[in-house]
Amino acid sequence: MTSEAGKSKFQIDLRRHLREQNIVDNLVHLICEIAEASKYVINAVRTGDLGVAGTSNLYGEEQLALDVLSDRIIRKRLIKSGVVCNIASEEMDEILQVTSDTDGMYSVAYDPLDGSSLVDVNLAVGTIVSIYSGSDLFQVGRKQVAAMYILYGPRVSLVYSVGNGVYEFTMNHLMEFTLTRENVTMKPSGDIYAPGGLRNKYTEGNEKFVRYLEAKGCKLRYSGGFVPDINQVLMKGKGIFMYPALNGSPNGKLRLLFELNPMAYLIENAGGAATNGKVPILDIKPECLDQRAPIYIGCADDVNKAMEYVNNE
Ligand code: FDP
Repeated sequence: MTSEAGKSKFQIDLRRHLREQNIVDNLVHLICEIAEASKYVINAVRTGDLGVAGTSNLYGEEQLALDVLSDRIIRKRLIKSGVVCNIASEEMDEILQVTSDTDGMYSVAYDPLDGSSLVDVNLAVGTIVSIYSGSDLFQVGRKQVAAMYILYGPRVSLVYSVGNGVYEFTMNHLMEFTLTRENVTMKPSGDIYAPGGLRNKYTEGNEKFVRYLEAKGCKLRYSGGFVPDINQVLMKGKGIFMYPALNGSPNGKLRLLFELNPMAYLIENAGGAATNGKVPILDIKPECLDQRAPIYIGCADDVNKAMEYVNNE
């Protein structure tokens, strides 16, 4: 199998690929169920009303905002999967217990439609998913047994890892996910930077780090959507995304359970790094569902450089 899209004679679909990776049946089933759910999410994103909650459709029924609808689509699928015991969603205030039976079961934290404010200007958005074995969702991110995202862009792609390489699948004309890249790998350093947050709220160390990147000739490539911005860094294998501590927001904006842990798991599995400026994201013990942290994520050398700057301000 070549790693270049479109060059293989036979398409390998997601389920077949997962089976060939010797992943346990329940996890294969879970990943495939999430992939199925994403087909309904992309359908809603492409054809649904644009996020205006409280308005009604042709039949006088209330329309749901796309993030709420996406949440329901995924949650329903997880509940019906038969292999999930606990669910946490960025859209829910509390953990939902599906069953107290934890044997061979998984717990899932997900952000159903990250970047939903970008849908009405037709920019790319995505679903982010973090999977743990058993019922505990407050484990360090390093304990994830799988992480994945689905990117809804001009094409729909699904990127996952179970700790054994990072793989990309792309949705074909039959809405099947077929393998397009295997063993995605990050270079040690890169020339792309995606800086989140208002720059006039950056601390001195962060401002100096950005100036260092600019002096190095890095290109600014920031869409404002976490999934496409991370996907760019990961698939190009180079660059850094940051959403740092800001003056007035010492923990930045992005959430550990729903956004940072799954992305850190994928980037680390591709040979990159992710830190909050002091410790690896994957070593932070979560204390609450909506815990936030600053993040520097991407090529290992660039992430280390960021740490030097923010720790010497
Ligand atoms: P959004 O608020 O549009 O849903 O976590 C959500 C997120 O987007 C990320 O996708 C994105 O990286 C970040 O917030 C951008 O936030 P700001 O534009 O508020 O800086």
